[in-house]
Order: sequence, then structure tokens, then C-alpha cells
Amino acid sequence: MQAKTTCPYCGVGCGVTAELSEQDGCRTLTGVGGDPAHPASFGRLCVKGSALHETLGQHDRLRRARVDGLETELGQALDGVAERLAAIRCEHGSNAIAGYLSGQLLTEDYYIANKLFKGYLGTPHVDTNSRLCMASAVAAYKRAFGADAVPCNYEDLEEAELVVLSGSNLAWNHPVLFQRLRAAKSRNPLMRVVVIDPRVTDTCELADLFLPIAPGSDTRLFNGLLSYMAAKGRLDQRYLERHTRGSGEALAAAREDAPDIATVAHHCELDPERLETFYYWFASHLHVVTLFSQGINQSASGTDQCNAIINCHLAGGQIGLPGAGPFSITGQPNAMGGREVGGLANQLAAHMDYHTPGAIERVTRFWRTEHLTPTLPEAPGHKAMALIEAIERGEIKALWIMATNPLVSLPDSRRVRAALERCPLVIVSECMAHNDTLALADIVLPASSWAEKDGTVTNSERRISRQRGLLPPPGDACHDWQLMAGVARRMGFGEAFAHVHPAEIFDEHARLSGFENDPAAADWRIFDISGLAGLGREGYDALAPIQWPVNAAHPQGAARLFEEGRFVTGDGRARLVAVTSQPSVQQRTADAPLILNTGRIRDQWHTMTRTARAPRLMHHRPEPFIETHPEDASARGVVEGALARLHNGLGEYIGRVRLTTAQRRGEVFVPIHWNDRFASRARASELIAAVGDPLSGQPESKRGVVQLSPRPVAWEACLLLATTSGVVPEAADWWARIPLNHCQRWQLAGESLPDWFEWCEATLGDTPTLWSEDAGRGCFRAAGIREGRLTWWLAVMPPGELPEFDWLEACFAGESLDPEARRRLLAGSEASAESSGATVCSCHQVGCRTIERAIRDGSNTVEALGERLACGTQCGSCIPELKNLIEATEAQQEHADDHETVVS
Ligand SMILES: Nc1nc2c(c(=O)[nH]1)N[C@H]1C(S)=C(S)[C@@H](COP(=O)(O)OP(=O)(O)OC[C@H]3O[C@@H](n4cnc5c(=O)[nH]c(N)nc54)[C@H](O)[C@@H]3O)O[C@H]1N2
Ligand SMILES: Nc1nc2c(c(=O)[nH]1)N[C@H]1C(S)=C(S)[C@@H](COP(=O)(O)OP(=O)(O)OC[C@H]3O[C@@H](n4cnc5c(=O)[nH]c(N)nc54)[C@H](O)[C@@H]3O)O[C@H]1N2
Ligand code: SF4
Ligand SMILES: [Mo]
Repeated sequence: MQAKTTCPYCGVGCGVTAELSEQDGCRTLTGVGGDPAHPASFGRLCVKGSALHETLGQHDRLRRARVDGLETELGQALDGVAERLAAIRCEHGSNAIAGYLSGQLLTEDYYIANKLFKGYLGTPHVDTNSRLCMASAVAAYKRAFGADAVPCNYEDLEEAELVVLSGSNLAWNHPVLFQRLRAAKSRNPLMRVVVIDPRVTDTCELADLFLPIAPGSDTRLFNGLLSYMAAKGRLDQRYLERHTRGSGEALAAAREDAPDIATVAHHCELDPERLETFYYWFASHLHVVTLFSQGINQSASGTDQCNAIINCHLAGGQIGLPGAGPFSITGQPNAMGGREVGGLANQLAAHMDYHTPGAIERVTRFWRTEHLTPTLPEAPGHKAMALIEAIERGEIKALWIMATNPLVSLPDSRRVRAALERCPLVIVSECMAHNDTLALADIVLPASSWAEKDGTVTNSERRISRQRGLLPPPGDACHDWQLMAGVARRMGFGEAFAHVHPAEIFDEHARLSGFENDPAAADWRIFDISGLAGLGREGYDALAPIQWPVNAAHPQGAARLFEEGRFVTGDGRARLVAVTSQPSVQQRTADAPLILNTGRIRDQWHTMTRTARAPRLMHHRPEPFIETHPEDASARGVVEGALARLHNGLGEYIGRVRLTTAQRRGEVFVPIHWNDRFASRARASELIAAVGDPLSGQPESKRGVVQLSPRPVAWEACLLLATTSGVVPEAADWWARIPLNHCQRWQLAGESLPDWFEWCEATLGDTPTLWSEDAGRGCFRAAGIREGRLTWWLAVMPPGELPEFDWLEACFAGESLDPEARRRLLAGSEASAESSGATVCSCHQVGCRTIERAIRDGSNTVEALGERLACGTQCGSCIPELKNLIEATEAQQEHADDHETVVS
């Protein structure tokens, strides 16, 4: 049986076809594929999406509620939440209660949360992890268009003559969109792509021009573009006059900030010729899309950076047309849905703000909260970082966290930990049994997860799709909205939370969007899906993907906004905003002389609670790492492949060194994914100060300041353990845990060489069955075999010399070891096996050594490699890496050939 649903990872929002099978009344999801009919993806899935079925299963799911550390009936836990919230509200008032939500909730969950917290508990303090993600883009769109409305769609990317990607590693973070762009570019050889990023990323594969910009200088870059357009007579005067205001001021500010190419090139640390090429391309094309993401948003002046981009599009009239517009790409699957509902602390509901005239009264009537004391709050609540400060001050006494892991993702995580420890009531709704934040919860509520959850999400191009509930949640787990409604009923708000199906919630949400919303009036709201009200359960279940607004004027939805040049600003005109470059808040010091850049890797999702359940997603980058320029490393005695430390006054991060000239000098990059569940001391956010954009409240997460030092160790070992238990080997000074099939891999390191027999006993509770030791060289290898089965395998070895994991994993899988395998066990490889190296293609599990051999053998195109090894033929996410490998291997060969010629 097949069912259609939507991928729960990134904001591309790909359509998924799920294969279901049923046996003895028990349903399982056995496989996933791309849904050819879904207009976001047309049948494509990236590597994360295509591994979705491997992340399911009941192991390590949160199945039961817990109150004060004790497993409890769900009903009792909900009683506990209701009683404790009521007591805090009674003693300290509504404002002592806060919610911290997530762009991974479905729209229906979000709607109920907003209604419960703001409407019924009467607290404005509801924020979401979208604050860390989209807040600057939201604030900028509101300043420019009067509403948080993304004008573009994915076809615009394909139809553009010029695509500018700024602060976006699209190849890794929105891979299906990247594939659409690649296909469009190969169809249209005239299309140009510009990538703006301090690092060379895989996204550069498509770049005709790459600008390795100095971090934090994007406002200057785009101000420079605006003054260039003015100087070259490339402003669209007609558009500016008819449809905008503020161009005079914006232009004056731009000229002052970025008068000429030389000034911009100096501040942005760019080659003036390349810069001019970019400016010339932008100014001379009408069909330009600028796609921007966290490199722009996560800055102390993120809102201004976004407006600097939007200004250029308004000034050139490059908006509201096919293939044109400033396109903020969303991160999470439902960041957009949360924004529609109004789930951020400065929003009220459904594109109405607290200060929107009449809005509080209108929402009060719609939610029927007139009779409550207190009724709706009157002013915005605390944004995420301010929420933490309010907890520190003792003002917030209860925090309900849903579908986010703030102990890992909020900046200055030691401080976040201290705040949560001090908060009298922390409630966490979560679908996994373990994450860093759960450990600090007083009450834990089990939530349903992807394939169980049932509702809608909205992707980056405003497209609403159904995520369908296909499997029953395990144990007592319920949908997030059901957990909240359960608490609401217990607090006496039953009537307002009587929904029994998500279709009813969606219907209410759709009605609110159209409630007293007249498209002809000056105070119209562009988010209007009143056309989707009254669908009923069947209509809702069958809902095909559709782009908002959906109303009488757009019954089939709207692909593009602002085509008529009418904006949501009262007078209908868009605003150019005068912006000036601002220095980053975190500045280098003698003790912290390097800039820390943080971001994502291809195969992991955020704090890894879900993607680490699919072992094949662990192979691409198995351990936390630090990318650094070779010269910065050598100046500090840091070498490739060794462990190193990043540190500053806030904390410490330990990772394995990857030397790369893709990194600018003076800057280092670390992934955001690792946390206390997967490594000792590898939480990137521990090193980032809790500072951010005063307008949007978005943290400056793309920039910390740190020192880099070696992390000397006396030994490194690789331990494979048959158990899936999360025992942290206390006997190591550093560790990283890497889930594999049939065993767990632990990379371990220590400062002093132990007696290995004693170490095995203390750490594993076992003595080796087989071992070999060369004490002089510090080498030790051992294995534990119980009743014929391999239970653990240990090799003290330098990290470069990894064993053959595929073969060893197979040894753990078998019923009992065959004698030949037993004989080879300490060698760590099958006699004939050639090492396949680190995984490049996760779909077909092809390693870099295998690929290099094939390239040397003549398969030196992506297509030839695909034919020979199948790599790159399924989801395509590894194609940029394949191209890099071809280039590097051929360069090596040439070098070797040259060398031979010289020698002969
Ligand atoms: N594989 C994977 N995909 C994901 C996610 C994931 O966890 N894993 N998460 C999703 C989410 S929630 C989000 S928000 C998106 C994020 O998607 P992206 O924004 O593409 O992701 P990041 O890797 O955080 O950052 C993007 C780039 O910004 C660059 N950058 C840093 N500083 C600057 C600067 O000053 N100027 C410019 N121009 N660039 C700079 C970084 O070097 C980095 O390459 O990804 C989504 N997709
Ligand atoms: N330094 C630095 N920090 C960053 C960023 C960065 O680039 N650099 N990026 C920021 C950005 S853009 C983002 S979006 C955040 C992401 O950061 P988080 O939101 O903290 O990361 P996740 O791992 O997605 O956390 C989601 C949690 O909810 C659980 N969960 C998943 N689905 C559900 C559900 O349906 N219901 C419930 N109740 N629980 C569920 C997951 O198991 C997981 O524990 O990180 C931010 N932090
Ligand atoms: S690009 Fe990948 S992660 Fe993003 S929605 Fe599509 S399949 Fe999911
Ligand atoms: Mo995000």
C-alpha cells in the first residue's frame, strides 16, 4: 500500500510516497520514494529524505510521560501540568508562564499553542526556534512589504537569468532545490549563478562567480550594489515612483556606506573586478532571484542585511515577475506555518500584530476569550534570548518546550542550562527518549513523530502540504495539539479546545485568516486561506499542495505575490529601508583571535535526534570536526586528522581537524549538530555569545570568536560495542559515539596510556577473548566473544588507520563468528578487502577510496562513476563531492606524472 505525505526536514517540503505493509494488524512503513506529482520536488528526494524509513522504529522513542523523574500515566502527567501551571498563574500571574515552540510543529499544533498560551493562559511569552532561524527575514519583509510574505516560488529560481545565493549552502541544506537549479542551469546555459559565502561550499559547484566575502559585511555589499545601480542609471524609476517609498533615503544611506567599488571591495575583502562583475550582472538583468539564508539572517544586523537585499530588488523592479525577487529560503519544514499562525512572541495571530489597530479586539472575539481574566495580552512577549534572561531574573516560573532542543541550539548553552535548572517548572514535549534538554525537564510528555503526526506544513514557497498520519504513535505518545488540548481541558477551557481531528483545527485557522479581512481594504492581510475553510475531513485528507493566499480572488492559490505592485503597507507601496553596515557584536580579541562560523552538514538534521537513527547518514562526517585554514593551524601546532580545541570565555569545543583552503584565514567552521548525546564537548553554541539583532531578536549564531589549540592525547582508540546502550566510556578523556548497524562505534582518546586489560575490565566489564599487544608502540587490539558471538572489538590506533567497518559490522550481525572471521578479527579487515574510505554517496554507500580508484581507472566523469559504482545516481546530493574528487584525483595524477617526467 502507498500513501502520500511530506518530508519533515527542510523547508523545500518535498512530497514523499510511503510504502506501507500490514501484518497481523500491525502496520509498518517499509520504504519511501519521491512523489512525482508533488510540485515542490517532482519525485526527487535528497539523502535525508530517502533515509526517512530508516529513522522510524520504536527503539529509543519516548513512550511514557515522566513527572519528577518517575514514569507516570499520561493522564496523571497532564493533570500535573494543569495543576502546576494553574498554581503558578494564581501566585505569580499569567506572565510567569512561557512557551518555546518550534518550526517542526505542524500548523495545527502551532495554532493550538498560540490559542492556548496567548488566548487562554493570557501570556504573551510564546516564542519559537524560528527566532534562531527566520526572524530577521520576517522583520525585513514586514518593513519592506508590510507583511511577512515571501514573494517568490521555486519556478522563479528556474526561470531566472541570474541567481544570487547569499549565506546559503543550498547544495547541502536544500538539496532538492539545488538539483532543480542544476537542471535549470543545464537547460539554460545563459543562466548565471553567483555564490556569496566566506567559505567555499559544495554550492559553488554551480557558481559562475564566487565571492568569498568577509563575514558580516553583506549590508555593505548590497548597499554598494544599490549605489552602483544608481550610478549606472540602472534604477527602475517607474517602479520606484509607482510602487515604493523611501528610495531617496535608502540611496543616500547606501552611497554614504558604500560609495564606490573600491570601498566595498576593501571592507568586504573582495577582488574589485569580481565585485564589479557581480554588480554588472545584477544591474543588467531583470530576472534576478537573490536567495538568502542563515549567513544573512543569523547576524546582529540580520534585518538590515535582508533589507539591503530587498532594497536592490525594489530599486531594479526585480520583483513580482517570473524569475525575479528576494527569496528568503526557510529552514524548517514548517517555519512558514508558524509564521502564518503568529507563533512568534512579537506576533499576535494570523498576520496580525499586537499594534495592528483593532487586532487584539478582533482575535478576542474570534477566540471568544472576552470572559477571561486576564484576557489577551496587550503587548509582545519575550523573544527567545530574552526569555532565558527573564528566567534568570526569576520572572518566568514555567516554561513549556515543544519540538526543539534549546540546550544545544540556543547560544551560550552553559547559560541556558543554568537558567533551565533554576526555572521552577520545565515541561518538555518530545518524541525521542533522549536529548540534552529532556534531562532538565520536571515533566516530560511523549509526542508523536513523523509518519504518525497528521496535519499540514507550509514550505518556503508558501505551499501548504499534508503530512499524513500513517502509523499509530508508540506507547502513550499523542500529537502535540492533543497534549495541549488535554491540559487546556483540565484548566477549564474545554469548549475552546474540543477539536477531535486536525481538520477542525485547520478549519478554525483558515477562518481566522479570513476573519474581517477585506482584500480591498487598506488594512487587508495577505495571509488569507479562507478558501480552504469548510473542507471537511475528506477534503482535508485529500488536500493537494497549494500556495497561499487561497481566497475568493485566488481560489487555486497564488504562485507569486506582488505581481500588481500592491503591498500590504496601508498605502500599498513597498518601502526601501535606509540601512548602514554595522559591526558584528562579537569581535576578535587577543585571547580569541579567530572568527567562528557555524552551520550544517549534508547528512545530519540539527541535533541528530532523528538522522543519527539511520546509520548510513553517519558515514559522511562521523565525528565532530573543526575546519581551519592550513596556515592558521600550523601557526598553532594543529595538524590534519588530530583532535583540537576551540575555546573562549564561554566554553570549549573539541573536534577533529580538517585542514582546508576552502576556509578563509582567520576563520574556522564547525558543524552545529553534535551534542552531549554524541560526543564529549562538541556543542558549537557553547562558544557563541547570547547577542543578536535588536530588531529581530535573532542570535548572531554565524559568528563567535575563539582560540584554536591542539588537544594532545596519548592514545586514540576505536571501540565497537554490540549493545545499543548509551554507556559513555568514562575511561576516556574524549569520545564520540557513532551508531552503526548492529553495533555502536566509539572513537575514544585519553591523556595517559592505561593498562589495557584493566581498562577493558573497568569500561566493558569484560576481559579480552583475543588480544595482541605491542607495548613498545602503544598498540593494543582485542575482542570479546561470548557464546560464539562478537560482543566488542577494540583497537588502539591512530585515527587515520580505521578498520574495515562494513566487515566488522557484519561480524557483529552474525549468529556466531566463523573461524576465518575470528582469525582475521584483530586485523580488523577481511583478508582481501580494500578499504573503501569515508562514505561519499550515502544512498549506495560508496566510499572515497573506491571512487578514487575508479577515477584512476578511467571513470573520470560523474556519469561514468554512476554507471560503474552507482554513486550519485539516486538522490544526487553527493554530485558536488564527486566532481571535487574527480578534480583532486586527476590533479594528483598529473602531479605524479609531472614528477615522473622530471625524474626520468
Ligand atoms: N542537511 C541539513 N539541511 C538543513 C538543516 C540541517 O540541519 N541539515 N537545517 C535546515 C534549517 S532549520 C535551516 S535554517 C537551513 C539553513 O540553511 P543554510 O543557511 O544554507 O545553512 P548554514 O550551513 O547554517 O549556513 C549557510 C552558509 O552561511 C555562510 N555564512 C556564514 N557567515 C556568513 C556571512 O557573513 N555572509 C554570508 N554571505 N554567508 C555567511 C556559512 O559559511 C554557510 O555556508 O537548512 C535547513 N536544511
Ligand atoms: N550556532 C548555531 N546555532 C544554531 C544555528 C546555527 O546555524 N548555528 N541554527 C539555528 C536554527 S536555524 C535552528 S532551526 C535551530 C534548530 O535547533 P533545534 O530546534 O533545537 O533542533 P532539533 O534537533 O531539530 O530539535 C527538535 C527536537 O524536537 C524533537 N521533535 C521532532 N519532532 C517532534 C514533534 O513532532 N513533536 C515534539 N514534541 N518533538 C519533536 C526532536 O527529537 C528534537 O529533540 O538551531 C539554531 N541554532
Ligand atoms: S530536500 Fe531533502 S530534506 Fe529537504 S524536504 Fe526534500 S527530501 Fe526532505
Ligand atoms: Mo533553521
